[in-house]
Amino acid sequence: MNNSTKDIHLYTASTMNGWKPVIFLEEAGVEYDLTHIDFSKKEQKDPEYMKLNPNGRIPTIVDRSNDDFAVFESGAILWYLAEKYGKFLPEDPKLRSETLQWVMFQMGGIGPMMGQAMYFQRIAAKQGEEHPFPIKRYVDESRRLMEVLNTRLEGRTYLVNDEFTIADIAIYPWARAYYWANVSVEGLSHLQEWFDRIDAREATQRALTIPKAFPAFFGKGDVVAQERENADRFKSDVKNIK
Ligand SMILES: N[C@@H](CCC(=O)N[C@@H](CS)C(=O)NCC(=O)O)C(=O)O
Repeated sequence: MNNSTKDIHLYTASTMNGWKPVIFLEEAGVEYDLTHIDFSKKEQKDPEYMKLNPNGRIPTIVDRSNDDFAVFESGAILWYLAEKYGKFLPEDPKLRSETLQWVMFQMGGIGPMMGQAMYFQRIAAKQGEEHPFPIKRYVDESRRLMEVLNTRLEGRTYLVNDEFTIADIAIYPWARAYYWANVSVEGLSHLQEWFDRIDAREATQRALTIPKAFPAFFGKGDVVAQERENADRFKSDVKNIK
């Protein structure tokens, strides 16, 4: 399934995790080949694809210049790309560790919590599965994580060393989609200023349209239609438990 000609072949879709490597590659000005994985066709579970990503999810990269080395898990992909291209990762060991800490904070905290807040409200509830208790748990925990970010960003332009790093790349698509998770960022002025700063980065904003834009995640465009489209991608989840 790898017919690429550039070093990096990216398999992804328009989701918060899916956009992370796109943001890196667009910000770094690296050319890459792209395959859009279609969830409605369950392409992420295709046995050929799962040879690259045993988790059957997106994103995945294959580095043709490194014996077709495959990398899955979006945090590990960002780390791989940062090391390969020498970008968005400080040289200093302490700053590298700080960057990794914030990437892990996203991978272990923001992603799972906001992901479930989104899933229960935007997918399960739309398929007739209404569960207020887990929704409250995930929304409250996500708000707490937004407060942690806000505290970190006080007096800083970016999360680590006032430079744009893979920590910002990992966290931005998730935190910026607070609307989709119904998580309030009210009163979190440092976080909002950081949003403004990254909202103004042309390459990052271009990345959020690749493979396609999904403005509803950010409270824009036809939210109702996109919510339906998003829920339909996971129609079989609900059928499976009935
Ligand atoms: N920890 C993984 C999570 C990957 C993940 O959950 N990807 C979602 C999209 S954001 C996916 O592929 N969903 C399709 C599915 O659940 O089958 C990573 O960060 O790469």
